[in-house]
Amino acid sequence: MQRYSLPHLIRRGLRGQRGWTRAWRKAAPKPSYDVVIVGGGGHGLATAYYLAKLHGVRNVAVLERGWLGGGNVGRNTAIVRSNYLWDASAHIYEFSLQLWEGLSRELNYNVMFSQRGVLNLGHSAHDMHGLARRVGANKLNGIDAELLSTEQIARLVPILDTSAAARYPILGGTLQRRGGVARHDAVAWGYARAADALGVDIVEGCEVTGIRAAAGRVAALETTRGEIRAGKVGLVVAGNASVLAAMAGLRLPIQSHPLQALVTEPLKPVLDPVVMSSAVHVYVSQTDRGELVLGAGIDAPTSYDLRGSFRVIEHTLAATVELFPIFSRVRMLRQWAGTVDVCPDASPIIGPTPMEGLFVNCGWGTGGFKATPGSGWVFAHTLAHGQPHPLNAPFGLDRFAAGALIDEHGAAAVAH
Ligand code: FAD
Ligand code: PYC
Repeated sequence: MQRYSLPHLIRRGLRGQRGWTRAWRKAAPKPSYDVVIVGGGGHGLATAYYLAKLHGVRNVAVLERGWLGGGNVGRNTAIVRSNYLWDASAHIYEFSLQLWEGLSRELNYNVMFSQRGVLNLGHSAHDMHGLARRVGANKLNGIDAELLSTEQIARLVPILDTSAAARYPILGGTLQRRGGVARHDAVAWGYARAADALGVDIVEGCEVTGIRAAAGRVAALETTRGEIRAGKVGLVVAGNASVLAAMAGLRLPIQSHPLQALVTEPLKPVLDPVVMSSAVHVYVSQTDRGELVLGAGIDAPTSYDLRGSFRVIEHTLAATVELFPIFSRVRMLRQWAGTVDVCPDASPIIGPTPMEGLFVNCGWGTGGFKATPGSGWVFAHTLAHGQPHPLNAPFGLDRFAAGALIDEHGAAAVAH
């Protein structure tokens, strides 16, 4: 990887942006690869990077139908935390959080991981019971978690309406101090650059339109840039997982929904931690540029629409003002949606499929950004060995037949 000295960078900066090398090559697809990853989002790129780096599998392509980072990795609200309830989830998300803590150094790329804390609010005795249970479970798994009183929350975030007069009064909450936010695009770009440097072909503008099998195992992909043969294929296409799986004759237990986010005009710094309330259905963080990033629950109808409904926008803004009356006159700048792939238990599917050589990594729903490094790590292991890593073994497709569901609706923190 190229490294530049400071004087060199200053000289280049003053000269303008001539002579910069591309962060990753514009690769054309080869006729055949050992492994093809479908989907150039965060999870697909991280998988390719760890395949090449940790397993020496370098004859790898990442096929992306649009532009790199144009999917959910570039559309999400960038919240990173590991405070999930069940052991299997706690282990994989905590592993991922530990990777986040060293990711900028690992990739030699600043992913701007900012551990400003994630605060989850409780508004009823039922909420508080669930939050206390989760704090206990997190501590047993070595995850930092604190149960806060209303007074502690008022000191931490003075602009929250912590009065008893609020429609849904804040009765307490949980804080994960090691949680926070990262720069989502930088995560895609950093993994892409590092994977490319290890020889991975990143092929943009290449849509997979069919999956061909021979003698029961995956043989090739039909794409808009011709047929590509593959020893193994990993489908990592988030909201489009069921569409791709159907090409192999598989029906996944996944529903795709729009999930919206909104951004305001920039303000002076007023909000330090990320604040989430799954009862009032909103979460808010402030970016380094000062904008507030807001989000809500999913749009209930299944759809691939990238706008979402106005009803959810209205609800999100009403909930924001209810929690933070000080924001009532802030102007909104923009809004968008991404397509999220939701499993019945709000947990992902990472593992083999009934078609030999075909693997899926999907179902991260509203919460996969935080899992990007860990998901890539374990999926690379799964592809390289043909067997799940211990961390993703509980997340196989077989759990839906065995009834071994991992219900994380509470920890998902976004209503589905
Ligand atoms: P993507 O970036 O969507 O990658 C999948 C790629 O597959 C896409 O680029 C797509 O173009 C490509 N593709 C699809 N079909 C094909 C095809 N046929 N051929 C080739 N390529 C194809 N998670 C969190 O942890 N924290 C959050 O704060 C958070 N907030 C969110 C807010 C919003 C508004 C949304 C929409 C999601 C949020 N998420 C969050 C969820 C998170 O974004 C996703 O779970 C995660 O990004 C999905 O993995 P990915 O990055 O690989 O997906
Ligand atoms: O998983 O923390 C999360 C999250 C926040 C917003 C969307 N997903």
